[in-house]
Amino acid sequence: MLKMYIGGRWVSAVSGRTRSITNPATGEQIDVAAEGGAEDARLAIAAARKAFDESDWPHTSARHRARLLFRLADLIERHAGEQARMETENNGKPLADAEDDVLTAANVFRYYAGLIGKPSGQVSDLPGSYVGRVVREPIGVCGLIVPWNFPLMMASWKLAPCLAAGNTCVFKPAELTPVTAVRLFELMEEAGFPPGVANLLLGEGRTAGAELAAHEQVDKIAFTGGTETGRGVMRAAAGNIKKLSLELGGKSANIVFADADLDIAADYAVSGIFLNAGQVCSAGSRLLVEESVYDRFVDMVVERARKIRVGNGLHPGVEMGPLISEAHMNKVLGYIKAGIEEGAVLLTGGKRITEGELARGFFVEPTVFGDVHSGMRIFREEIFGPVLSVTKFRDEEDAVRLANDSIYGLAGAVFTSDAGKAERVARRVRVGVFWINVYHPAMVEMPWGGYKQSGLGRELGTFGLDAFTEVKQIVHNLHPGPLGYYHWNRS
Ligand code: TXE
Repeated sequence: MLKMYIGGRWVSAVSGRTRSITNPATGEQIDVAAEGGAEDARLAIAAARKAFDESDWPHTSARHRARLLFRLADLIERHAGEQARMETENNGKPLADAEDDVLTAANVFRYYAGLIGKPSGQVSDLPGSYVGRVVREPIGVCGLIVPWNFPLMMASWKLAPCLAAGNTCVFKPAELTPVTAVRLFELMEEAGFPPGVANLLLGEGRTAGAELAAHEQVDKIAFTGGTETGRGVMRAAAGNIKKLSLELGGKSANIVFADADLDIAADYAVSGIFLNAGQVCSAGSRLLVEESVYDRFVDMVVERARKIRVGNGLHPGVEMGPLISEAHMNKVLGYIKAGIEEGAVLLTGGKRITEGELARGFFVEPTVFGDVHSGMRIFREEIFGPVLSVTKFRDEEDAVRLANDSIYGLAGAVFTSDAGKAERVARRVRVGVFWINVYHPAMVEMPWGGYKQSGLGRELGTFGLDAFTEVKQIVHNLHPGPLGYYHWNRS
């Protein structure tokens, strides 16, 4: 059974409740997990609070914390094959993608292990005899809540900077995908993180997660998930003015101009949406194509979409896996229905796959809609599945206008051979992540996060570490003398 890790001990839920964990490619149970609730959340928070307030963890040297993080990165790599397999069985993604995720996770721990020892802070020469210093300190107890689309990778994005900075935490994976998180915590125990510093809470968002978001003893919430859930987390966090990092939904535009290398652009357009079966916050779900090449380019994309090998991620050669659950699959199929009803042209796909062994899993065909207009739901709402909306544009101005016609602002891309046009468009699209002639690279060195309703704050890079620190100014009077303010010591 998959247990929680609280205060350095592996425990079941106080209620004794459990949850069946399934493989979305087969519908079969792969494990059983402890189903924590609000009471378990409170125990985990208390353990993290004690470790922050009473142990020397927040005051350990950066070098010491770095050593633990480097050790953890080595352990993750040593067990990479096993963890990748677990991730595929629990999440459904192709094994090669899971292997990439695991190596990325190791790399993220290494990056923050290195970064925490680098110079930081400022010194200011102030007027008179004052010297000012700005230092960074840990925030305290952090609640880290992640979704099911990149379970291990998202864990690394949050745990690495959080622990590097000297915080303690309660980490909650999505209830559907706890398997690699449990393994990661076993490796953290082996690496030597002290009890209480990092706690693993399993269970549902609306019970365990909501308690984390609301609890007065939690100082910060770092959350990745849907925008609606993020809004709720923000409200719950208002009680004690928690620090917040939110990485939410997206409806990213991928703009293809007629002067682009269309073969290359078509490959990226396809991976932009169908990677991880479209369950990616930065998915290029709105493809905007210049009208002079629209028909030709759409044919190229459709031809590629039809060739994608869909199947169980454990089988060699599979390029797209299932959706995470039956409920999520039904939501995606609902959007496909809405697209047809609203008059978009279904060019390929559109159905659940019900042939052979795939019938047992939650597979949806790679789906492409043409002639999509900006009023349609499939243009406006995050589908989070393998569904691409293609829209025609006239010129640069029109492309930028359409790209910005969204409540979201996470990512975007442009494909063109005109460097000036690429730069102009990159600067005018209102998103936190923008790619030129490429789609999807997410690198630890670069900040990740969204404008508008795609979130708050940034993860990764130096920004990701800043988000887990408080800033303190310390002013030192080098020559203390009479204050000279009150009548008794005015001369
Ligand atoms: O996500 P939730 P769901 C989007 C995507 C998807 C939709 C719903 O459009 O269709 O969100 O997916 C925890 N307090 N994204 O329902 O609810 C939950 O347990 C505290 C985009 O699966 O956002 C899980 O650990 N926590 C996204 C995490 O939040 C709560 C990735 C995410 O779940 C909570 C996933 C609460 N009240 C979905 N309710 C992205 N940005 O990549 C839930 N949780």
